[in-house]
Amino acid sequence: MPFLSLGSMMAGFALKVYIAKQLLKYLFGVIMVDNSHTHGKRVTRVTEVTHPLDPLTESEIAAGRQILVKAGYVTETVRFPAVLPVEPDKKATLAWKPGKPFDRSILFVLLDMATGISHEAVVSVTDETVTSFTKVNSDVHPYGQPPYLFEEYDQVEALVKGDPRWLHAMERRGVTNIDDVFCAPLAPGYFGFEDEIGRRMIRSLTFWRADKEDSPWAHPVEGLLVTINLTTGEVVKVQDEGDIPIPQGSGNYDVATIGPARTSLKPIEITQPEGPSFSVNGSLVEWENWKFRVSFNSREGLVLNQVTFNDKGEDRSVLYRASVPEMVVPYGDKSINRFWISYFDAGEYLLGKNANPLVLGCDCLGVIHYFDGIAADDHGNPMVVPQAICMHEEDYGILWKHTDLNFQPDSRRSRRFVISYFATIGNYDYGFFWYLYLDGTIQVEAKATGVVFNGAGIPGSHDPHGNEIAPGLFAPVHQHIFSARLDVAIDGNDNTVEEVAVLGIPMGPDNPYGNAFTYSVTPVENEGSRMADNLKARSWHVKSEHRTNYTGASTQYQLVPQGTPMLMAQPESPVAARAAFATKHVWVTKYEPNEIWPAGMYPNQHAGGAGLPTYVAGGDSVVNEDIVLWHQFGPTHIPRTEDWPIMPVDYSGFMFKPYGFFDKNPAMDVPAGNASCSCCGSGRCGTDACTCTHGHS
Ligand SMILES: [Cu+2]
Repeated sequence: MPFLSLGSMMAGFALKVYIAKQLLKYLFGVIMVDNSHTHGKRVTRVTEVTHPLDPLTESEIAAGRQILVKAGYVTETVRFPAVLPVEPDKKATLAWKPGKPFDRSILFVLLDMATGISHEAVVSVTDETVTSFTKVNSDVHPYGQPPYLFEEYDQVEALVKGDPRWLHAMERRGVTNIDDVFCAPLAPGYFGFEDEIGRRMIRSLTFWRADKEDSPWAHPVEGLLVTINLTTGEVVKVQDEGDIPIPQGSGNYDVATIGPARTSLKPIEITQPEGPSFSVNGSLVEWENWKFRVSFNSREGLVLNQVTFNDKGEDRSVLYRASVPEMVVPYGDKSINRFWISYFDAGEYLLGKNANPLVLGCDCLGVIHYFDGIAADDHGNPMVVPQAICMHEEDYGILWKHTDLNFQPDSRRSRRFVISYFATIGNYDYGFFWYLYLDGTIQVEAKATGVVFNGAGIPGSHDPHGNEIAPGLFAPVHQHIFSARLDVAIDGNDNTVEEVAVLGIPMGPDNPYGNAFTYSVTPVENEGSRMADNLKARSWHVKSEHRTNYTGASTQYQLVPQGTPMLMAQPESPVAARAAFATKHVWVTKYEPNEIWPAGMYPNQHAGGAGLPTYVAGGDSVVNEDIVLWHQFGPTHIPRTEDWPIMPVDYSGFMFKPYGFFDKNPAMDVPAGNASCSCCGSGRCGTDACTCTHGHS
């Protein structure tokens, strides 16, 4: 989504904290303090690296930066738009044994703000050397710029407000409180404009505010677009074609605006009197039969490594690495303010660097364990996002149930393990939730919330590319398309993907009564992409090439898509080239260590074609190979009045379910009554002890 900048890192952080506090005050009247845990350490910050897949630590980032300083690469004007772990060699990692040495390397992207030239430096923290130092070809077709710095957001505000053409545009609209006006810094896209290509550009849309605490998103200044060259500090274009009044309705959500909170909701308390059922040891997490390692980086945020499920004493692999490394938010409006909008929130803004510190009782309920997220600031110094990742258990209704012929009911409660984080990119907030279930299912869910991005229009008018969600506020149609990268490892790396779909059979000798139908199983033989088809229940099965279950069938996991629309932009459009990953529900690639980014390493102002289209270009065989499955999903959003002033969470995602992976339902051994009764917080399901003692029934 759009994002906007929040000012400098400190200012951005302060604004987020401010918003969080306002919300808390509104919801609870007080700021809650997370002091309720008694079950051991409740926050993990990985400080000691004991496994090749551990996240980067603060000291590693600091040491890596220091190596670059010593080597003379860090001059006064150098900044660090990205600092990322170098993924360890997969074969070596799989063969690694505790206690054996391993290399830890970091990729630093260095941007010289004076020249606009960027370099990639790979630093081995282990060997204390700069392994490579390479220029980024941002000035050569197909271009591509590193992500924005927080510092550049401030630069935008200062440049816009210092431009006489913009000041004139404000004056023409009768705006006098220039200090309070918000200048949103926005990735410009790529359109081949002569004065933009190969340069580090940014655009700015203007939002009026009554004062600094007023929500800017309610007051878009329509028809005014500023384009800036960040390297030269030049405002290259001010386009002013609007005479639409700035909407004056409030978008605030404090008590003064919304009114007092309702008092009808009684507390719901999640208690786990015997503690949680999971354990955490460094980055290693175990819950029921699941085992995995938590990681985090500036760009992708949360990463899950080496996800296994213990089946009769054996840890069987399901995923080697899993994350949501990119997303795109393309807008469907042709106006000057918005035709260029297609935000790549990971590649242009960095999801991990913008992760939220999470708050008990608000973001997560129950017995929580947090991981601090370690990112890097604009200067390449370690930056801690406290409590960035939240882990907890959730009751999830019925797991299985049957009432037999003697009317004897038997049912079990479902429970899921939640690993999540939230990132705020300007106006929108995204939650990334991974759910592990007792029955071996993995679910991925993106939660889109926050404030819808608006333009202004004449109240009551019709806009074919938007909807009026508050008087004079027109929210353009847009999409949020997320890309999940699943480095699958179903019982090992020798996997094949099969496309499975239901199939009708014409009446005739093969279908004499017309009722028969079947299903097709088609192997995906070469790297490429596929579309969902919900009318055929199309799904993709990843199967082991060496292991079978007790019926003799290959052990498999099934990707079940939601099959919502892919990129609506025309195939010939600039955004379709840049966000090619978002044109297909599924891509299958042969594993290559550096292929992690669906839209390429530098989607910012990239002319297109990078990432998945390049990864599949060789058309390598993906039969019986180490393969990666990439899945795109997400809402196509025609905003409504109910999305204002803050949008209720919109859920999207997919399931990754065992399919013949187990010999039978692996959750038959879940005991009855393993959850407390909810009526009184004591006693057990199915026993008389579960009787309410305080007047409820
Ligand atoms: Cu939306």
